[in-house]
Amino acid sequence: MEKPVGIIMGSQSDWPTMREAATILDELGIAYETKIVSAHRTPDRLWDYGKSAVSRGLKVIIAGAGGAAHLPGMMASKTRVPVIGVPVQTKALSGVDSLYSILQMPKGYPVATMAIGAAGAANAGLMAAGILAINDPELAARLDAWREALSASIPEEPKDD
Ligand code: RP5
Repeated sequence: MEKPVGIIMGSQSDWPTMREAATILDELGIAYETKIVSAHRTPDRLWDYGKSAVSRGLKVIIAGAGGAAHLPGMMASKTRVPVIGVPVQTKALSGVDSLYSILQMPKGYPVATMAIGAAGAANAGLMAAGILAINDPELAARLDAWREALSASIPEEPKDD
C-alpha cells in the first residue's frame, strides 16, 4: 500500500522531535514512512528521495532539521510534493537558526514552515492531515473529531495546583 506521507529528518537526533508528527498521523490513521535524509551528510539520498517522491505516491513530505537546516528547502527544490518544514530546536541558537534556514525560501520553491520544536512537529502532522483530508471525507471526519476533542479538553476556568 502506498504511504501518502513521508517524514524525513536530518539526523537520528531529530527523531524525538519528529516523533510528534508521527504520533499525530498514528492517531488519525494516516500511513507514513520515516527516513533519515541529510542535506549535508547524505546528499545523494536526498536527491533520490526527491526524485522518486511523486512516482512513489507521496502526497506530503514533512521534513525536520536543525541548525543549518537545508533539508526542507532542498527537498522542495527537488519535488513538487508539498513540503512542510519543522525547525528542530538547537542548543547553540535555540532553533532560531533552524527556523530562519527553513523559512526564508526564494520565490518559486515554498516550504510551509511550522513552529520550532515539538509543537511544530505535531502541527506538521495536523497540516499534512488537513491537506489529505481535502480529498478524503473519512479522514476529514476523523480530523474534525480530533479537533473537537482537543477543544473539549480545555477547562473553562483555571484551578490551583
Ligand atoms: C542537522 O544537524 C540535523 O537535522 C540535526 O538537527 C543537527 C545535528 O545533527 P547531529 O549532529 O545530532 O547528527 O543536520
